[in-house]
Amino acid sequence: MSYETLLTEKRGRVGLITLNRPKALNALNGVLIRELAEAIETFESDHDVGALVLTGGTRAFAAGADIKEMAQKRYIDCYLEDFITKGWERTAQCRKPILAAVAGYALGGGCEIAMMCDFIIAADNALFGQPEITVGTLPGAGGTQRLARAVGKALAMDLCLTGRQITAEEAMRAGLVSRVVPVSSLLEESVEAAEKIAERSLPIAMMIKECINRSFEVNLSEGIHFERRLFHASFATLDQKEGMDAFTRKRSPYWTHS
Ligand code: DAK
Repeated sequence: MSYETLLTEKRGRVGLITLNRPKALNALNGVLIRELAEAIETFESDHDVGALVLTGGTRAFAAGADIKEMAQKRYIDCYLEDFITKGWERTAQCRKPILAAVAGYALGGGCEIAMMCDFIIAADNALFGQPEITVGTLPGAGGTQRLARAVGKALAMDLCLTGRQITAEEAMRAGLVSRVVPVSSLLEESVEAAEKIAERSLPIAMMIKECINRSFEVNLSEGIHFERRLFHASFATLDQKEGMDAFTRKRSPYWTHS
């Protein structure tokens, strides 16, 4: 597939999606969001892909939704067209593990798309923020919700109300990102992490992802119940039989993703 605003490639069992509007710091316009949804769809239906990596450039992961595209919209246009809604949640709906490899700016919608991924690996030059208040609006793709869940009320309020940016190190301390790596090795380390996931059992990885995501939607006892059901279900997979047999016989497992 060739895209106007993205580059895609497969590296082993990893599907790599690179946001590619460098002149606009990967500002997320309608075409990009539509193409991103298509690329995720393609990798999701590819049986040879076990995990996805979403990345940008070294200067910007994405500096937000395209301000120039939305500047002149009126309320009635936004409401009637359900403006920038379609496609925006596709990253969060990806059933396969997807991780964000973030270098440079991850602002506004850029930070929101990164937070829709399962985890974020940040380059040491990454900057995160929700600066919508500085352009007269507020986060619209989960910034007030996912950020508050990730870093807590105090920092979420601070970032959304002041519009300030935080560094990768601050993001790491706050729990927004799982690792910080040198910008020069961001892609390599992120693909390596994704490959580690992708080489194991896909249905089991999907179940783990589903369980953790469920914890954000339900109370603890419901979440534990859901986890228990999927834990039991894992015993219906061939991969569970293979994994435990391989352990017992002191050999490497051969996962069939079934
Ligand atoms: N939109 C459009 N163009 C952008 C852009 C953006 N968000 N960010 C940067 N650019 C463009 C600049 O206009 C410039 O283009 P030219 O002027 O060269 O044509 C080029 O990228 C380089 O940017 P700068 O010249 O500004 O570069 P600097 O290094 O000086 O500054 C910066 C970098 C990232 C600090 C600055 O560009 C900046 O402040 N950018 C805007 C950041 C921002 O405010 N982001 C939040 C946007 S609002 C929703 C979904 C999502 C959203 C809402 C609803 N729904 C599903 C309902 C999201 C909203 C937002 O993200």
